[in-house]
Amino acid sequence: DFSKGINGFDKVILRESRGSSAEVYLYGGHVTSWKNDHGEELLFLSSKAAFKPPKAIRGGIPICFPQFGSHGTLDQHGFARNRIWAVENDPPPFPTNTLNKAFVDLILNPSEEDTKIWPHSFEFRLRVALGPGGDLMLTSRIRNTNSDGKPFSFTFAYHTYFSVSDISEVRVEGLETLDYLDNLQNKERFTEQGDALTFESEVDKIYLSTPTKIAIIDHEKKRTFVLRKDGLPDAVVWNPWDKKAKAMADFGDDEYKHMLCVEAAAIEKTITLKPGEEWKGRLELSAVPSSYCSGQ
Ligand code: TA6
Repeated sequence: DFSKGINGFDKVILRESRGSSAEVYLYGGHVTSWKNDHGEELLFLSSKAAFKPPKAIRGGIPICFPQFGSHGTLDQHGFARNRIWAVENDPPPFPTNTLNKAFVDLILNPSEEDTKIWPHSFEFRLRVALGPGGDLMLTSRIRNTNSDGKPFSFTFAYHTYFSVSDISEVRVEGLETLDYLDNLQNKERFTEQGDALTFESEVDKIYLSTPTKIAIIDHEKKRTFVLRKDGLPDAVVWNPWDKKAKAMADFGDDEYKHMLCVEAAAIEKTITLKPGEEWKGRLELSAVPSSYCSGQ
């Protein structure tokens, strides 16, 4: 359904037959909520998130495009998360043909402003869908629609904030022994140790050539998030911890204890599209009882 969210921002609510739900704001094409069929919130959204352009919403699943990170002329993580997206085939004021579906198709086309800072034309289609078991699926299709024959290159991430009961009781499986660039050490390259990741201080690492499946285990809740990805070879793991948390106006001082970002991304190798070519990047999230998943 369509409704007015925080600060009157338009949002789409997706419902699935067994009761799971998701919410996506047209601002940023930004998923801000994903609930299981018990109504439990699975994504972290800061209580201090500012729903005010040009600030991106703090939490949920920010879309980082056409750039991950902060280098060159673009804002940190690009501009897709700071723009108002449109509902495909549903120009406002939202008619009803998207109601009661478990998916919505959003579309972002560059504005004049955007083309000034990133001189390319593209079509970015984002499908947000709830699967029958309550899985959350995001599919991005980005097409180069340049009429001047020019290719363009970009980097990308689904900057997912998972809600966890206690960061010191969380393990991540699937990234052990991989190489990573450490954002806290001038992006120098290191190799991860041999067992599951645990967390006791700030972490900001870009893992390279990662598997299609990563598990985030919340010990206290006996819940495992399974992150599956396609077209996204890298994975960023981020927790600001206490000092950085205090320095962020749109993030509560203690909130670092209840979140972990594990971000399906394409960073190390930029993606290049010739005019007419399309790139597809898929993310599928599920939340299962840990007894089922640990070690698999
Ligand atoms: O994904 C990790 C990261 O690049 C961190 O370096 C930190 O900056 C985080 O993203 C949040 O960035 P944001 O621009 O959303 O505040």
